[in-house]
Amino acid sequence: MSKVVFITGATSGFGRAAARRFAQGGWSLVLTGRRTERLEALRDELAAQVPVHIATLDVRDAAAVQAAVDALPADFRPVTSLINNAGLALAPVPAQKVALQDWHTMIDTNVTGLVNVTHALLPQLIETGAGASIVNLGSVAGQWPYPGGHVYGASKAFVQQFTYNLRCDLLSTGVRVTDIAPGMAETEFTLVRTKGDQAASDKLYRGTTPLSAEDIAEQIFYVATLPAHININRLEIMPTRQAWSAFAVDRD
Ligand code: NDP
Ligand code: 8X3
Repeated sequence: MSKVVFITGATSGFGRAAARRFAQGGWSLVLTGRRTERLEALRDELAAQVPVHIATLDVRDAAAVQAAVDALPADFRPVTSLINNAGLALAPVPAQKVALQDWHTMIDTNVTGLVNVTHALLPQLIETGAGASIVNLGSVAGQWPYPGGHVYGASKAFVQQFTYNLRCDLLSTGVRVTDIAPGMAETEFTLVRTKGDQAASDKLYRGTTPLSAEDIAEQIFYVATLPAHININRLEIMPTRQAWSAFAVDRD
């Protein structure tokens, strides 16, 4: 029987690239996101290769998440791997200048959304047992602070600790859990973070070599297809041309 991957945020960036990578590997795909037309386009692209089920889904809506999981066709259950990828950063400005709603949107998506989907799929993942996996998209921002990171980084720190705590509770189930923590990767991420400022997005990636969506998709696929007895707890990945910087000091 074909393995089934359930991907959140499959309409762009890492999620879309992961859909293509798992299709190459012969997995059945459950593709979700809010933009239906993009899901339909991806289904049309990949349906000749593998079975594809799409569901328009806002991960912030717990009832809608549960309904989408309950409505999975028989051929797409139990799910083998959950890729908790939907997420976003907003407001790359100092905390004291951020609109409260932007903080709520990040928490609702990156934290509440991620736990909504995890909770709904845990029974199926446990049913799958050995070889099942949850791959959570964290970030270097979850471990390393930087100006303008405020709630985004904090939400990704949640992702890391939730990953580790899930490992403890799922120990005897065979279900693996991984936090993949990428650094700078060129997707629509910065366009979203700047609320549509294409010039700012282009500027961030210009003159360097960021990670690509395909680079991260390859790591997601790698983690999910390791032998069943291997669990990668956390995988932090930066472009070679990115590193940490010195502490900032306030001076008179
Ligand atoms: P993109 O903006 O390209 O993709 C984000 C995806 O998340 C989209 O498919 C979007 O779909 C989906 N999404 C956002 N909000 C919701 C929601 N409420 N419900 C359902 N889906 C949602 O960004 P990336 O591919 O770069 O980001 C993917 C993940 O990787 C995120 O969690 C991000 O924080 C993380 N990450 C990104 C890095 C980067 O530098 N790019 C580095 C480290 C981590 P739609 O709008 O159709 O709903
Ligand atoms: C996104 C990567 O460096 O903007 O998670 O925090 S970074």
